[in-house]
Amino acid sequence: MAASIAEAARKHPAPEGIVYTYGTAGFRTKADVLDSVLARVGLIASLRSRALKGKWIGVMITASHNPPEDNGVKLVEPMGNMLQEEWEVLSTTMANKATPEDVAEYYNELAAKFKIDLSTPARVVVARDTRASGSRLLGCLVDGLKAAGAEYKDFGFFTTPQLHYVVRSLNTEGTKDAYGVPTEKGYYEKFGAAFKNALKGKKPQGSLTVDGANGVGGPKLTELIKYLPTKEEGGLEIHVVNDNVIKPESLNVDCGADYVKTNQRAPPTSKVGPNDRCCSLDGDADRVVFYFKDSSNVFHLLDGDRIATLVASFLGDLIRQSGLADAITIGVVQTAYANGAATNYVEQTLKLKVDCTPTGVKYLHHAAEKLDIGVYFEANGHGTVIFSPDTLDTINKHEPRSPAQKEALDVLRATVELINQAVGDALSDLLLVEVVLAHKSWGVEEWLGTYTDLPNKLTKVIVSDRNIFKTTDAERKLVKPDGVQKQIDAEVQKVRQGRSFARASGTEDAVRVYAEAATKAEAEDLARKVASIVEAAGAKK
Ligand code: G16
Repeated sequence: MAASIAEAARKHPAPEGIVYTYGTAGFRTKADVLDSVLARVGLIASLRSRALKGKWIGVMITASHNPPEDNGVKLVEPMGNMLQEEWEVLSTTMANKATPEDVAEYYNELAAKFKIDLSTPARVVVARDTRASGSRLLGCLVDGLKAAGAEYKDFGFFTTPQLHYVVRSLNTEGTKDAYGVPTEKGYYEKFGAAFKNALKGKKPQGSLTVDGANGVGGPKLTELIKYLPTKEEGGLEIHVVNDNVIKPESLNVDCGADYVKTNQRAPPTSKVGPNDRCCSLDGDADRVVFYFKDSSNVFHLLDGDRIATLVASFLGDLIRQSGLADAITIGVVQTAYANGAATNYVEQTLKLKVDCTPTGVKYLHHAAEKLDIGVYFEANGHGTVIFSPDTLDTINKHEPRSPAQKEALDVLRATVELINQAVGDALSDLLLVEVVLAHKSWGVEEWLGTYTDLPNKLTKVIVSDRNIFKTTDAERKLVKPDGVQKQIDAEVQKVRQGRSFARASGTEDAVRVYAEAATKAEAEDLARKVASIVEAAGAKK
């Protein structure tokens, strides 16, 4: 075995001078320097599966919202969660081993450390997004898997959430927690049926135009539509745009959730009419943001904060109407990027508890797991809802005391099915939003009318080493470089309702700066000032 491990590492040598890190969403960088990482991820995935007695582990090849020339890889735990933190560190160490012999030695060291029986079967599910580099990188990954003697299933092109779904379904098949049929068709059937049941006869108003970011989400949504009720059957009319996966260089370019959220504007190709509902996915379809233009052609964004508030209020209503208010509580998890007005709305109007975590779905997911019902969304549109096992039990066993309670309980149970609890899923999330709007008989204007966002600006600063920027307090304050936070605080003081923070991105080589204030001009000015503070600090040696 040691010989085959070293051989796989030798076939894909690590380029000199690059330090790899398993970051916010796995390894992510320029695709042409990832071959060695993929082969080694194959080894790590095999070890992880063996450490868990042969449970299926997922490996997704994607760089999500990043530009087409980037790629990346992330590992998925058996229940569809993100990789355990301890194993992120081990993956980083493995990726940075210099020689093939070092790789083989570390492989054996890990096996010894975790008392892994190397004759236990290793099972790995792999999939990728539509990037041009994906097929080459898959080859490298497979070399690693074969060297470690793993059994693997290749699902080809998948959205990231589809991979999470299949991993969880494979590991729960035949148990009381069975999540679904572990195939692509099983995914469509589960969410298609749940959508129909959750609508319960309510009809979505108007149509929805979905921008697929020219990534894998477009064709997969087109497939999912075949499993949804048609407009004539009381379903939703969906138009898929920006679904050109034949031209991978167009991925995320002038379209997609990150473009819309960061630029606060619709993709230039957008041709919809006033008040028409639109949404944009990202490159691997785990994020979604909604938006529309009003009759004066003014753009309005309905981002992850809006989805969280909409869904939390809907679930709150269903819980009350089902007669479960005394048994189940709901909480909302956000990051520092959440608009101050959204946080206020959740606390003051919905009267729900808000937790704030660092960026990265794994942090939000962990916080949400501590709640009965945890609604977690990053402002960028990444999120879902999770229900604790006790809560699911309570919902399943509850006996309604009136027809009205039964009605609400039926919708609640179908909504639980509609939510991809393994991970934030743009396709499941967009159907969920449509269900809520249909039940409330709301269009985008009513949704927008729930509260008024504070004007805000998100910007990126390129510095020579982003790793010198260290934060605390869920990334809301910088502790390093010295003195920088004081300068930021001084600028924040000068504007009304000002708030700003800077943090190193975990997926791009940049420091992100967020600012909000009472007016657009003040928010933009604050962002500019904080960006120049960061730029100056980043330039110092
Ligand atoms: C990934 C993470 C998200 C995070 C985003 C940006 O998203 O999964 O949790 O918000 O990166 O992170 P950062 O600001 O650290 O670059 P995706 O959709 O790119 O996988």
